[in-house]
Amino acid sequence: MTHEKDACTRGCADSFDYDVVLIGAGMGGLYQLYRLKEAGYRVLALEAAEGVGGVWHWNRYPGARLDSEAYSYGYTFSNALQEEWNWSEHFAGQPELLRYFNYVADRFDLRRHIRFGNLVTAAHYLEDEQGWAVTTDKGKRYTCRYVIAAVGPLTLPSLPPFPGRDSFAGETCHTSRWPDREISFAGKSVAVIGTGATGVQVIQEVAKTAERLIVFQRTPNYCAPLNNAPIAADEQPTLKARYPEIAAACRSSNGWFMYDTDPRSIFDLADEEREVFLEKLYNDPGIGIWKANFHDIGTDEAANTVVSDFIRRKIRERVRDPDVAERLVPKTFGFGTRRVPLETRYYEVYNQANVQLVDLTETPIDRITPTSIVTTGDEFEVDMIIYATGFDAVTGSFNRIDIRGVGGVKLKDRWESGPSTFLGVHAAGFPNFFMPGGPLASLGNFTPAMEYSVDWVMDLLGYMRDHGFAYVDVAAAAEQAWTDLVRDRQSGLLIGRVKSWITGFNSNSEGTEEFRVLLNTGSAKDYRQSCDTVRRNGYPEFEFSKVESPQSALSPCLIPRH
Ligand code: NA7
Repeated sequence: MTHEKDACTRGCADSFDYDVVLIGAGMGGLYQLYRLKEAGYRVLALEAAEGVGGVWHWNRYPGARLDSEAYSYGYTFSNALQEEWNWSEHFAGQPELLRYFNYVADRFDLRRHIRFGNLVTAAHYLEDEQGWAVTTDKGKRYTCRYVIAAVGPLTLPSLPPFPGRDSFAGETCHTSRWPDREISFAGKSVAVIGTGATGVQVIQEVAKTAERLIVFQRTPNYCAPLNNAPIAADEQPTLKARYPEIAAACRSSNGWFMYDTDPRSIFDLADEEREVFLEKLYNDPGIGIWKANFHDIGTDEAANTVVSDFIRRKIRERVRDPDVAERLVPKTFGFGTRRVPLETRYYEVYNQANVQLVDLTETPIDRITPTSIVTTGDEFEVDMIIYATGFDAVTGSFNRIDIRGVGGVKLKDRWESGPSTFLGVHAAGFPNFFMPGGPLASLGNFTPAMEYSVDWVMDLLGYMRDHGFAYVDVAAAAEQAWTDLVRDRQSGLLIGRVKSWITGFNSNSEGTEEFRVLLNTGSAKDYRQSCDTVRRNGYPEFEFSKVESPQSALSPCLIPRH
């Protein structure tokens, strides 16, 4: 292991400990580390967890699984990796994903550049040196020319502040901080709070063995079948032959998935044709029901209602008790205006005698006692509480770090009324600080989106290296223009009018009473075009300079160190 100040021994006189401190060794961070290492930067990756994999390290709750096809989610940067790795299911489960990211870390010898168990607590810009000082909760402090924050959008768990929450004497787990050990539900009364994409997955699993499962639902979602299946060994060659085509499809789709929106209006089809189309999407594997549906369901209420009614009908057909079915049917927002959870016999769970649904809109949680959850209508004795209550999404993982730019300005303060960035990666006044896949970037199917964003950062660093620059900051006007564009885009969509983590809600944290724009809802293709134009034009939105002080006069040591 070569963690300790990986100082250059090959004649580089730069006084920084590292060229780059990278925050995070999740899906984006690992690829970023690979690219930096290949390009010869002295890089240290700081990771809060004790292992790689980001959400797949943390979200190890039973049932955690991909909703995008594994082969559209895996890295595309290495043909050898793609050739070596065989996905066992179309929608891989968390254990397989964690094995995959560990395999990548070992395959490309990345682990020795990562310091695990170090939560970054602060990153301060050093104006005189034109670099950064990064501190961790272990009291370590590192200086560097560049900071790259690959901290992930769904990192910081959100726990509801129910009165008495911490007095509960049984086991309590948040799905994204699930312990790394077997937890049995057999013979237990288990409560699950939350019915988002995570809650749906964990509920399906707990229902199989718990003596009693009580689901506490505040908002029902429009869930659709995942239709997962194993991938047989003899399917692998045909599938792998399609990898380039799948990667290309992701890069030009509207959410980095291998599906694209149907350009027709839903009203272009006769009623029966439309029914056949929706039925097929419902029975096909994956997220096509959301991502390959008609384009106008995202903008036109009447078009949206047709699909919403289709899914509502499916829920009513699948749940035997009409009262329970009605509680599971969303009525206050349209299909696809919140994340569509994909499920495997989720609705059938509510036909089981051991499962009870509590509608929190009728009887909200009042308090937690050492043995129970008390709503305004009843008291439920439970042995275990599972919080599937989501995240302080997108900005939470940045805001928990004390990030200060020029003049000591705090990024958190700058983002008080919502994040503002250029292309999701740069913030004015925070020179040499990059956020691949950050707020207002184009996300969706995460790994392909991150690969593109990391490549963007590497191209910019390459441009700087080629021109002898060691300082970059984005113009405030460019940041404002991008932020306005992304905000305008969202305001034209139905999704922008509905409360969910995408619009800055669900976080159970202070200051989330307003709609926010956190992500860029434009297509992957549009996003790539925006970035490509900036790059092709020679980065006119940025200010570059060569370093001024002798102390920092040398550009990063570019000799690969292995
Ligand atoms: P989500 O989608 O944010 O879901 C969180 C769930 O927890 C949702 O049902 C919330 O109800 C519920 N919640 C949150 N706070 C409370 C309180 N205080 N009381 C009752 N219920 C509460 O998070 P997930 O982890 O499911 O998914 C996040 C993303 O991860 C997902 O989109 C995937 O891309 C992966 P609400 O809807 O706010 O009424």
